[in-house]
Amino acid sequence: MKTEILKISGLLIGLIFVFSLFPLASAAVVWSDNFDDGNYDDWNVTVGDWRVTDGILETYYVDSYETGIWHDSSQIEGTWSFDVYHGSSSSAHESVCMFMANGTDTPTDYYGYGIRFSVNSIFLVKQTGSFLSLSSLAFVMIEGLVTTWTHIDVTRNSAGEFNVYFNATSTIAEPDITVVHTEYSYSERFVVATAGILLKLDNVIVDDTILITPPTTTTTTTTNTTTTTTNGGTTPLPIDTTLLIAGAGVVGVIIIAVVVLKRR
Ligand SMILES: [Ca+2]
Ligand SMILES: [Ca+2]
Repeated sequence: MKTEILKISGLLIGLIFVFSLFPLASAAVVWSDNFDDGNYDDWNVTVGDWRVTDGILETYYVDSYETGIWHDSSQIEGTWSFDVYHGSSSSAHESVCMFMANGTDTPTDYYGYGIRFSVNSIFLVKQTGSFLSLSSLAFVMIEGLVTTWTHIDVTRNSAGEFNVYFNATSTIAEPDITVVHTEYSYSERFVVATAGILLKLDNVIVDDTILITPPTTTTTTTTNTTTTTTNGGTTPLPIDTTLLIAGAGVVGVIIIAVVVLKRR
């Protein structure tokens, strides 16, 4: 009986240890949607026609030139990642993904920050109300934006520094846009809006951690005054650390269980 109590107590302590670590793993992603369940149940349409086809959210034309849709999102620091596809070569198309947006009494008007796409440019914008009231904070010209998928990563830290990456494949990618802007530090929604173009959206992930760290450039001066520049920024994704810790927890349980069993 005493052995059984010891055994159960040992396992319980081990399990408590492991489960105390898992909030670290699950707290990172605040919300996400890859539409692979075939619906957009957590989204709210403000204008136009939307549907999910083959695990992708897309607009389709019925009679509305404009489309708009939003998801609850209050994150103001961390990483916003998503894939967008623009399916038209119209020279007048506009679309915007507002990753930090505050609603107004007018359903299509927002205040906040977003990524705006035109035919050959991607902008980090500040929106002040109307869809047409966009101020460019920075932009880059980009080739082949239409009829191809573009992966966007936006990071924002507590000082209001935005880093925007297009088609980044590495955790130490050079940001395409770096801007510090602190006018808005509040968010209610993640909004996608278009005018005159068919848009597809997939793999939206909002994480409370900055997952992409720009390379840090350090200058080292040696005794003969030669200056060398090295790239750092090898910080691994937090999930790696968390998994290691969780793994250590599992090992802890096994060790405790072995010790308990040996004491029988
Ligand atoms: Ca869904
Ligand atoms: Ca998908």
